[in-house]
Amino acid sequence: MESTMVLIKPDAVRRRLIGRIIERLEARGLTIRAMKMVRISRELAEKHYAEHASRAFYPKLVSFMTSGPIVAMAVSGPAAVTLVRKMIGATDPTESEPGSIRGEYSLDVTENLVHGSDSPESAASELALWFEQSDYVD
Ligand code: D4T
Repeated sequence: MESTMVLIKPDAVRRRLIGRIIERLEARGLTIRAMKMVRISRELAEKHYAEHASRAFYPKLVSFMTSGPIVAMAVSGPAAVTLVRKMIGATDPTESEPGSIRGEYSLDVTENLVHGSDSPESAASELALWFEQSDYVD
């Protein structure tokens, strides 16, 4: 069993898509192990996206991620990292497949509704940033 970090981003919360996104994850058979709704600090947004600190879009990304509440989740299941990334869809809106969350509900590269960890290693470090281990480990 693998765990991954999922964030329902501020645009999805504003657009009242929380329920639809969680419904898809659960319908697929994934388990929500921990969940909280939070308005995050600039510091946490910067740490979460630290790998992109040198990119031109980073300031806009950090402002967006701090623009409203986020729903943070630890999600587990077999190959959860890969499964969730496929369910979310590609970052580039012209590449996100119809049927994926982004492919159904987003046109924008920044306001793209959901984050999912891109590897088991990222999942472990992101989960440690957002949750206590006792929140999501039996
Ligand atoms: P996250 O990390 O949010 O799940 O998104 P992705 O894994 O799909 O995309 P990413 O790591 O390449 O980018 C992180 C984050 O930055 C935003 N972004 C990205 C942006 O605002 N402008 C851009 O040009 C790119 C490439 C979107 C997601």
